[in-house]
Amino acid sequence: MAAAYSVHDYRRLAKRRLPKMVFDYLEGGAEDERGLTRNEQAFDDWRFRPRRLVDVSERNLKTTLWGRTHDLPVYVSPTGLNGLLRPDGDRILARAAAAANIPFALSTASNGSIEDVARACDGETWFQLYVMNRELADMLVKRALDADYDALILTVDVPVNGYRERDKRNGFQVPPRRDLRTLIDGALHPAWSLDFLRTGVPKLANFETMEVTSLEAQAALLSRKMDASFDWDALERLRDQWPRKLIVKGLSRVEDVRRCEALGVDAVILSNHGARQLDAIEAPIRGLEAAVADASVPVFVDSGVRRGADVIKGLCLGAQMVGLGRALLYPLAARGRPGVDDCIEILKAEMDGALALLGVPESSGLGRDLLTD
Ligand code: FMN
Repeated sequence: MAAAYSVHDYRRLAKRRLPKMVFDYLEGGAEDERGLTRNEQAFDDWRFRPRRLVDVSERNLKTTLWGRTHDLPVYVSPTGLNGLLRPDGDRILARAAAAANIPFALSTASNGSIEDVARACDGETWFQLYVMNRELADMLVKRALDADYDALILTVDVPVNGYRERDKRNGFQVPPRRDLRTLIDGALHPAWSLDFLRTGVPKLANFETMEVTSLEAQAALLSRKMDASFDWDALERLRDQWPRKLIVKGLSRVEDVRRCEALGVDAVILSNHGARQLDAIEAPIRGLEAAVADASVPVFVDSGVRRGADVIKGLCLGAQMVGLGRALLYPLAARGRPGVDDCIEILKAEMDGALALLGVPESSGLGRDLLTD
């Protein structure tokens, strides 16, 4: 078994194991995919200026959010179709997150249902909401409430689907097309194909049991046909509907962060959806400092995190937590649960090493002075 020492190693292993069509779904961005490179580059553009001669023999990466302490300042970002990367992908990620004592976010487009995933893990769980239509959204919100999710994430950067050319070229769909190209792609990746044959096509589990509009909803979700009329008034209604923590994901602008705060939103996520929506979009890490200044709620950031040092840079710029998307999907696809556990350990070791090398024993002591651009 090939050794993996980094997220990048897991990416290579995932690429080897997954059919091209599935890897492209995981990896792909919108249009020319410049945003993908820009997201990673934006982390790279910040460089450290360490403090020296500090006692760093004991280090602490824990963070407390809403009265609960998490072992690391990261959470698992919501991602759809995890079951296509690895059978039972959602539960694997949720359990790995619980074991690492970090929050896990379940996507609306999950292959494990809201209820199953909640039952499967005893960690902090967040449910991510896509609004295809209001009636359906009400039902999902009620189910997440009944299943005791700690927070609801409303994703606001998908009024329409991003133009992902890889998926279009590949004719990507679920269930996959039964054509020669798909068959050859599957035959060239036998380990994945055997899993797929054994467990069958992963279902959009949240819609399996819904009688109303179930088929329509599944079709809408797969083609990401959202309710593009969802606006600030709708957010206000959602705030009234959801009594627990409400997080808004996909913001880029300081004014939008402030408006969320004014509406009683509990946290915001600066994100460009891993460059899967708009290609020519600013990397969220670049807007972080301005968003955090005077913020009255925790600000999280994602998009392009591939190293523990990226997480540390996010914290230096004021993020309370940093979201891991592809960084954990690669090990999920490559090795399942052992891969995810290992990759979390790798990222933890990288974060811990960065604290030591920066001369900062407590992650709460990270600050803007440690970075230069
Ligand atoms: N964000 C959502 O809010 N809901 C989703 O269902 C969702 N599905 C995703 C599926 C894939 C394969 C990927 C890569 C991302 C998805 N995202 C989704 C965006 C992630 O939550 C996160 O914002 C993004 O992955 C961060 O970028 P990075 O993976 O480059 O770090």
